[in-house]
Amino acid sequence: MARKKIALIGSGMIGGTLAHIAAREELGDVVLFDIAEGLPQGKALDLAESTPVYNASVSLKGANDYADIKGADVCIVTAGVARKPGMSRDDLLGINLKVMKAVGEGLKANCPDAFVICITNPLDAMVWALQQFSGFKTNKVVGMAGVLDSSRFAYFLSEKTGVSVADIHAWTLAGHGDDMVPMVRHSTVGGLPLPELVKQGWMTQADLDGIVDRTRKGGGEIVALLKTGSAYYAPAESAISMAKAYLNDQKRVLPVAAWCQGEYGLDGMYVGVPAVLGAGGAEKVVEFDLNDAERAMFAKSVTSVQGLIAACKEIDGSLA
Ligand code: A3D
Repeated sequence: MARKKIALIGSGMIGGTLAHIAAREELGDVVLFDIAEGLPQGKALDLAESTPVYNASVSLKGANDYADIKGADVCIVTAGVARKPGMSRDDLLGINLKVMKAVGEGLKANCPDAFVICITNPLDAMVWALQQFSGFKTNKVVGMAGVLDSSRFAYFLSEKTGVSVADIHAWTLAGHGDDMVPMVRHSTVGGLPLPELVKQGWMTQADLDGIVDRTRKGGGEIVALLKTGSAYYAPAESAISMAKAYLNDQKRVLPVAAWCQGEYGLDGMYVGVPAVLGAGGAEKVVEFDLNDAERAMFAKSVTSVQGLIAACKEIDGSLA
């Protein structure tokens, strides 16, 4: 069987980290694409020169021409601009929408059967735009945000309780903004739902509220520390877990920006929900039962995403 081909559209901080992990894990041959000349070639060569050290039998190539991603099985899109301190994800909309148009056309012309994972912010609107511009089936285009946000949530819970991250299942739903919805009732530490942990004295309600708030603002915390850009290690690991679920038909249930048509009462839009990821892409949306408070938070976040989609349509008239 021929090796899989992984195309990374955008070779900046996340793109380079994705290439590193994909090579180390031998997910397939990697093409790093970027509009910046030399950047993808330099990163690809540096990484290729590391493969003899850990015996990875994969090739890495840098490219400025979409023809080089021809036939890719998986495309992970990070092309565009990242946040700087003081910026919200939504401030990136205008510039990154134009990037999604170019990327969508490049994917359509070169790898129409690929599974596409979008990471570019503002995530829920950009994954929608990318699907529109590429014309790919909605199950083959997803957004990465929930795996990262849930991983941050799980890490903070592990730090507080001292329990291994391996025994924590944390979930965040809805849009990838500060109004995301960490699912307190559905997240568990050692099988115990979080409200039960509070009852048993593992943490106070104030501790739990603080963790929820820190999770919501987790991206901004990293931006404020780095000062030059946004998070890249955890985002890259998160997208790789999604790529592996597709490539190995793992049928993992992961929180991703998936197309909802009917699920969660939505009428055709991308938003963060748990979905089964396998060889069919996003194969099925998993519906959590939401109580009134959770439904209200979910609806608020959905309204923000709808506002961003309306803004995209205003900027680019070709988006119906
Ligand atoms: P950065 O290191 O700036 O890399 C972006 C790369 O995109 C640069 O190398 C650019 O040259 C390249 N680029 C710009 N325009 C194009 C184009 N038209 N075609 C191809 N390449 C282009 O950013 P990064 O890697 O840190 O972040 C990438 C994106 O991910 C940003 O939009 C971030 O906001 C976003 N991000 C999302 C999350 C989520 O959880 C959703 C987390 C962290 C970052």
